[in-house]
Amino acid sequence: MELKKKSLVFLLLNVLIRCIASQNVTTFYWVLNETSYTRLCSTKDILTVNGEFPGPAIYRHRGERFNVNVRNEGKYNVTIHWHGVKQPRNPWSDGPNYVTQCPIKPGANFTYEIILSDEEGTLWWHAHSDWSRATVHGPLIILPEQGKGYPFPQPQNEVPIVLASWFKGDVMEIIETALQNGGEPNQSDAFTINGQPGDLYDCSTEDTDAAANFTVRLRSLANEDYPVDVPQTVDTHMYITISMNTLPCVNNSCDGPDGSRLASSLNNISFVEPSIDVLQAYYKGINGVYDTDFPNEPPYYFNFTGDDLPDTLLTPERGTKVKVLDYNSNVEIVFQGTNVMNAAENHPMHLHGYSFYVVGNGTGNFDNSTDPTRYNLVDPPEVNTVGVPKNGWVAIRFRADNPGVWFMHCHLERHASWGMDTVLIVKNGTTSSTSMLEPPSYLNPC
Ligand SMILES: [Cu+2]
Repeated sequence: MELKKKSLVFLLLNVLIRCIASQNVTTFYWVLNETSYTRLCSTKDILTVNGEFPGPAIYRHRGERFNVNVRNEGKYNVTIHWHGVKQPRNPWSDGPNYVTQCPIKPGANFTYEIILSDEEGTLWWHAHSDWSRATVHGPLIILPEQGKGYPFPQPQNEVPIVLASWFKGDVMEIIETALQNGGEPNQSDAFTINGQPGDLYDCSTEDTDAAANFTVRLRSLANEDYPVDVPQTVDTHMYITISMNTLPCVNNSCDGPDGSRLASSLNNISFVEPSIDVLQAYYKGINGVYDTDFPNEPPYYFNFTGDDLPDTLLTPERGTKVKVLDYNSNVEIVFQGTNVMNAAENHPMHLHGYSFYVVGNGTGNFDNSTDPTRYNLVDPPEVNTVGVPKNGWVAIRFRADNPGVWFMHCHLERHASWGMDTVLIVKNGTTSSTSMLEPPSYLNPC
């Protein structure tokens, strides 16, 4: 009886503490629903946040916490990701479906707890389930700490500009059909600026070279207020090839080349979404959901960026393979673009839970004896996404100081859907303050 009383008091105390803690935290209430929009002379229902396309802008200050309660009144499963927010020790609210959470089903809801740390500037949030990101996204603007200024003259005015694509068809149907038939999904019909169609032109005219030439010239401020902390030594080296592939299809009846099914891979592993999320399986020690043998290097070495590579390189292995990293280890990843299928292009690789330093890049195949001597370990740019140059490579470094389960993938939606993804599991440190937070009280079932 006494014990029961004690545990009841403890429970009440716990609830009280949580209530007090949550009183200071702003909660946004978002309803996801299908709303009718007219663009390019045709009207259709699109999934929106509170009826808005693009979605609402969130303004916060550096270091704040906030909650977003997402109620799904749409017809598809959905999750939301806070792109570029590190979420220290808190993978539970990171968003990618089947990686850190089961999706929010129609009629269900989930409260994301967003923990800002040293992020400052304009990030964004977007859906992270199938292709709902096409219409469910918006800016996340992180102002300097209260009372502090920018590292540049205060602008007179600031206007968020959201660039996106408009599909005349239903985006979820487009990807579903493409994945079923194994072919290319329909291209978008227009680019949009703050939700309105801009110029109409073919996506293949995107000038990624100009973008790459611009971004390689970026540097960190590397001053007292904005210090850099680039790992000077490396504990774990990874060399990851990025390829377009094909998978065999029964009776060669798919829409890919020669009746195959289009696929893509990292180190020849085409990622397969598990049936429950990796985080839950990791936390609860559930076996059989993922394997920990994502390789540190590609299985075969060949002239990755050569023309007309042999067909034997076309077929990847399929699996839910993750890479496990020790807490606080220094990690270097060299992403190597390949020309398998003569399908080289610029892949924007995005890592959740971290920002990382881009210490080097180049064209052709990475040379591990000469290229590292030209790394910038003084003031490299710090980003959460990096474009791997077409038929080139890029080297990144970070300290694995954020324990959790973190998705790493190409940010081109169709490549991610085809398997150009993997997961980094960063182990807990030795203390509770260097370990993952406890899960929130409610987790959506798969
Ligand atoms: Cu890609």
